[in-house]
Amino acid sequence: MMATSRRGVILGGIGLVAGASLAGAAESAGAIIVSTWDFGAAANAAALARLRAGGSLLDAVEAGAMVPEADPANHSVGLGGFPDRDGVVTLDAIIMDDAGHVGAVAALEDTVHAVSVARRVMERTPHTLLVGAGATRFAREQGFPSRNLLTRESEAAWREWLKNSRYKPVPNIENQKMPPNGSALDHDTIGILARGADGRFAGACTTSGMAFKLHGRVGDSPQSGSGLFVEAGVGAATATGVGEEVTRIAGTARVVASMRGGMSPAAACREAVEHIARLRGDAVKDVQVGFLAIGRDGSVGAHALLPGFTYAVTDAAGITKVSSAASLRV
Ligand code: SD4
Repeated sequence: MMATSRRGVILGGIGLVAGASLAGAAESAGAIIVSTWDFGAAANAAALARLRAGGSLLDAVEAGAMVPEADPANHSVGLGGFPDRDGVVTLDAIIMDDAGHVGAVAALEDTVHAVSVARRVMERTPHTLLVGAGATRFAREQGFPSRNLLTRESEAAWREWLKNSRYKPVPNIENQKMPPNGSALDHDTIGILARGADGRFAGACTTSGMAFKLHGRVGDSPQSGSGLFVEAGVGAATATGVGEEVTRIAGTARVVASMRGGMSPAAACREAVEHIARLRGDAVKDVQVGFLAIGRDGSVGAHALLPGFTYAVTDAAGITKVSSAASLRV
């Protein structure tokens, strides 16, 4: 059964960024930026501002992803992210354009802007993914300051969790301000996609992953074709939710492949969700996975396993709309 209700909240025109040049504004005409969850709205605004200031699509998605990374009140991304079960905050991030450039980090520690480290991997190394101690050392070498990401609030939530040490993903936790007391939080991520007026694409995805995960666990977010995939002339897709279910099917590669075959973004996202449900049956009964995609023509679609997945769409005029994705289950 499908729930197709849309929340359709217009957050209002973000308007022209003060000081943005007319040239910058013209470059962003026709651009569209989308991102996961309610907090995507603020990220989209930062991304559009960067485009209007003359930045590239990569600059835009990086600027957008940096917003929740720096927000200690967002317990899913960057600073203030919930730690793993050892009390260590570890971050996964990826950035990608449609010309084959991609960089990612996984299990990065002590660094607020994982997406920017991912970009350095892309631009300054011959590699696509650095992990763990190697990623953290690379961040230091690149001049990213060392910062303890565990805030007092996140540490308190972890200590509360330790009392039961029960891991049970809570669907749609991304849109909650604070965790239900003592419950195990699972995931929070921002995936952000941009389509330029010229029809080119870029995307980024950054997360602290599942809260209270095993140390060393890597989710879908930093893996090309799982948390993010971008292809010239076809479109871009990102994923959120329980990463294992996305990685299992190379979820965003699948969504983009479906769009390459002619499906709309909405149909492609739905097909991937249906595939997970078919494949996993009862194992994903209470599990949330959501896909969000932009097509070649700028059309946007999303689909989730469970209700509650929201996404933000910002057009070139700066109008942002937050919608609820359709879901397989009601
Ligand atoms: C993960 N997919 O690490 C990420 C978490 C997430 O919304 O998307 N949260 O599994």
